[in-house]
Amino acid sequence: MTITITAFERSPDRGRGLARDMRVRWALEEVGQPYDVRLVSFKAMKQPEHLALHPFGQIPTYEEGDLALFESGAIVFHIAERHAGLLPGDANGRARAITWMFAALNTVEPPIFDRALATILERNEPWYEQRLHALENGIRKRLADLSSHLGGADWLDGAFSAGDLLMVTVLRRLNGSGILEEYPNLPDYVARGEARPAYKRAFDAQLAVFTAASAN
Ligand SMILES: N[C@@H](CCC(=O)N[C@@H](CS)C(=O)NCC(=O)O)C(=O)O
Repeated sequence: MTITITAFERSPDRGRGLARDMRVRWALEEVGQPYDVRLVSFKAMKQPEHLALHPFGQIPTYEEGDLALFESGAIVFHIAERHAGLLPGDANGRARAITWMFAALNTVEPPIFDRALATILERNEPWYEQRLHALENGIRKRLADLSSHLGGADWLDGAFSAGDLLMVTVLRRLNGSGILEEYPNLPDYVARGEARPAYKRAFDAQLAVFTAASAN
């Protein structure tokens, strides 16, 4: 059955692989599933046709036969459940990998995303520097604990899993901030994720969309 996902017609991140369809593309590449992409504009995302797929008018979405999903974490989880390669075979290892998926999205992503939003929307506010400082300290708390847990290991819990896939995409949003580099095992961890052939294919596919849109 054909899998179709949605992605930005013109990504605000200018092809840096930060839009959340990247996670879904990467998961599909890891498990070797081909997929189609339907590009949507900001305007189209808020129209009834897209809202029927995504109640909050966002990307990514996922369609496969009569199944329609939204939320990148749920989509990656679905892919990981249906295909081998992203979750361990043993029940406890699987439960721990799923725990890391939630940790990436519920515990680590929120402060990182809040910082990213603040740098865009609040830059001109008189209290911006103070807020940025507070947000970055919140991020540091999470990264310090994540870094301690990871230690010298390659991945968060044994073999690479959907938990690592999500965590790497979350941490990449700190690129250029200098914060990640304060915990040397974390940039190495992100680099390991980015070095995976499946990651590269997903990144190149997403970048190609931005490059084509810029040429028009
Ligand atoms: N929690 C959602 C967040 C989805 C989300 O924020 N998507 C962004 C792109 S990365 C979007 O569509 N932004 C446009 C908008 O919200 O209007 C997920 O993980 O899928």
